[in-house]
Amino acid sequence: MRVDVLTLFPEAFTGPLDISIIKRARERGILDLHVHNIRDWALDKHRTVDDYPFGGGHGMVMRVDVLDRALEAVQGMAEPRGLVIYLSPQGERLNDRIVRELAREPRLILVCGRYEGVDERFIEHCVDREISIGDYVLTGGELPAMVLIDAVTRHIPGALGDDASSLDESFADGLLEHPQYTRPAEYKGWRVPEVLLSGHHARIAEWRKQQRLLRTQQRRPDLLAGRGGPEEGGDSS
Ligand code: 9D3
Repeated sequence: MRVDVLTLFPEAFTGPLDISIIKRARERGILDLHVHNIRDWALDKHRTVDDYPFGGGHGMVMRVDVLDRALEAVQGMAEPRGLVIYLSPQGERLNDRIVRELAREPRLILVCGRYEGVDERFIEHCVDREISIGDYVLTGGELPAMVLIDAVTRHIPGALGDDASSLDESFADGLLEHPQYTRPAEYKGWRVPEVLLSGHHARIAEWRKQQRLLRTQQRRPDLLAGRGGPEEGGDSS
């Protein structure tokens, strides 16, 4: 997959995407990442990319003309033109389903906003999908773009090792993970659950499944809603 990022802070993308699975995916050519500075498409001598909002208000808005020029130029650099995603607090919230959909695309173009956001005409005419990573305020779209790249890359065939790819199915069944332990079996009197030391593989599997259900009930009941609990599966209703 080719991913192009349009940002005012291209240097933000050098560190985080250069480690671990993402680094390996880039080395293997599974992820072909190109980061572009939107300011390169500003025309005046101060390379202005933003301006005051029409109608008044605080903060600045990114200009539609600069963004459109940048996007046209980047789309013209390779085929296909790519799915254009604007990272925005107003977008649909990213989840496992969306990540898997995006992983099937041959090319993504990620636009990162700064200041108070971008001129709405850019979204209306140029953007295919507007995506948020959650309901909290960040300073720009760069970290969300990196989150999206990380999550999507893991789902491109061949990005994970064979053992990792089967483990990665776990989120798809909608339950939280069971707790994990490693040596030593006792530390400061803190013991690993006895069943895990027993060697009874069937009992261990049963215990883990129970732990996953219990934790999901306690911590993320929203994940269990609608998957056929007692109130849906029983004969009382
Ligand atoms: C504090 C300013 N806000 C009220 C006037 C508006 C605002 C503008 C720009 C809030 C956040 C941002 C920058 N955020 C993003 O570009 C962003 C984001 C986020 O803040 N949270 C979760 N997902 C995303 S995706 C892009």
